[in-house]
Amino acid sequence: MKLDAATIAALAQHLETCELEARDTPKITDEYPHMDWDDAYAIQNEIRRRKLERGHRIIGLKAGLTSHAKMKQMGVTTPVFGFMADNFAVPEGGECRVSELIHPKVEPEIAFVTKRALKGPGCHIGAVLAATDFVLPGIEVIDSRYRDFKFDLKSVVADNTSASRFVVGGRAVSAGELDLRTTGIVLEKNGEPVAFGAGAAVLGHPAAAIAMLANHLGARGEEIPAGTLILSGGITEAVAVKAGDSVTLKVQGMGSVGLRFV
Ligand code: 0L1
Ligand code: MG
Repeated sequence: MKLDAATIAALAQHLETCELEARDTPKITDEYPHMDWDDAYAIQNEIRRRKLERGHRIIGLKAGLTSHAKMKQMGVTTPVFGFMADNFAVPEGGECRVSELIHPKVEPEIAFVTKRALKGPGCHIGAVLAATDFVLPGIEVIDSRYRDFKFDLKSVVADNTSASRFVVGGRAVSAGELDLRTTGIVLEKNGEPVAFGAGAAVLGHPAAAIAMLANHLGARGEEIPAGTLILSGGITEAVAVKAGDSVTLKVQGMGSVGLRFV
């Protein structure tokens, strides 16, 4: 690690304050260009610790930048991992208040819920499918705290991978019931289709993103516990939203889920 504990704590406080006050900031690597991956995840962990200390619960995990469309959109080449706190959850069909956010975008995703713990190294798609209780449609609302979504990977990891809000719903199905590679999705904004794709856009199979997360945590001596909700990453590019927009995700064989921006 290149940063000391005081700097990590100060950067976590800065980024979380930006999140809570809906304020943007230049990317933190402008000031700390030598920070490394361990520093980036340490800052994210400190944000998580701050939320737990205030009484929040961590209710899910996420993989991000798992599709070529997303990687190309953001000019990066590697997936990243983050967490979701209880106040990120929007009820199915519910409202998401834009005044609490900076510049929200939505991503169509497939969410997994585990029934057994998953631990790397060596976790693979087969192990993920065997440990999955069910999958269901999910929309992630990302809201990078960085000005104009301009960041590098270490900055975005520190910023909890732009995690902000999410909704899951529709029909929960057993992971073995569908071929998730060929499962088609349509994202609609205000009734108009705005993005299309299939599960294979996420690393060839959305379960590969969950395996990568398990291997990432395994390298740190951690695991994905049973009963964890995990967003596997945007299947298409993220779509910008504003107050008044209504967004619906339709997933083949899994029904639909939606939310409204107010
Ligand atoms: O969930 C995601 O794919 C987003 C990861 C962070 C990058 C971004 O803000 O687009
Ligand atoms: Mg996402």
